[in-house]
Amino acid sequence: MTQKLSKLLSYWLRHAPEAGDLTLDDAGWASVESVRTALSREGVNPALLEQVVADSDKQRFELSADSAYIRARQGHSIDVDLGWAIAMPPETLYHGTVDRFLEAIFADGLKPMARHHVHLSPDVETAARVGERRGAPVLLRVAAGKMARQGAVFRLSSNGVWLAEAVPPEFLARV
Ligand code: HQG
Repeated sequence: MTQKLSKLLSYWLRHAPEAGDLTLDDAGWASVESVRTALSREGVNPALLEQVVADSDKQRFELSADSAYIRARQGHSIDVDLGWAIAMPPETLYHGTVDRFLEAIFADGLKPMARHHVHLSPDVETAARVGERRGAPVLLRVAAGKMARQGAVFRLSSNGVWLAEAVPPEFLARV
């Protein structure tokens, strides 16, 4: 149940706030009250909201300090500025994908596709879980330190996902 609800919340908070009749501010926050109303409208018990936030395996959602606002920590397709700090990445980051994308990835590099950023993981286990969503995972090593030293900007979200604008192919290798 909470997994289904997590999908619905992700959809509203990352891609289509209007579908839940929600308004997001520039940093992606919606009022918890409006989300509760939207859940009720869908026939979902609004009390499940806190549970979904707490249960989310990847800490996908964030509540404001006063618990009055909620947002997705990343993964948006709509225009928001999440304000994650620029940070120096570790020397190596990982990206989990699947075989059928490899040719395009090694030709064009990693691109954000429908999202604002390329999402990178600090360890192979996390990257494998990301890749597994689409089939047998294939892991790529990203020379993040080298990229950063050449001027690429990396941001770190509060749930440990590294965000980059793109990763050119010369910084990629199969694990
Ligand atoms: C691939 C989930 C062809 C890329 C996860 C990926 C993550 C290319 C797919 C987060 C390409 C995009 C993000 C290129 C990249 N040509 N394919 N040039 N560049 N790709 O879902 O990284 O559950 O947008 O390899 O756990 O899979 O939503 O990105 O397979 O943290 O919270 O294009 O989403 O988190 O897919 O996943 P996505 P992702 P949540």
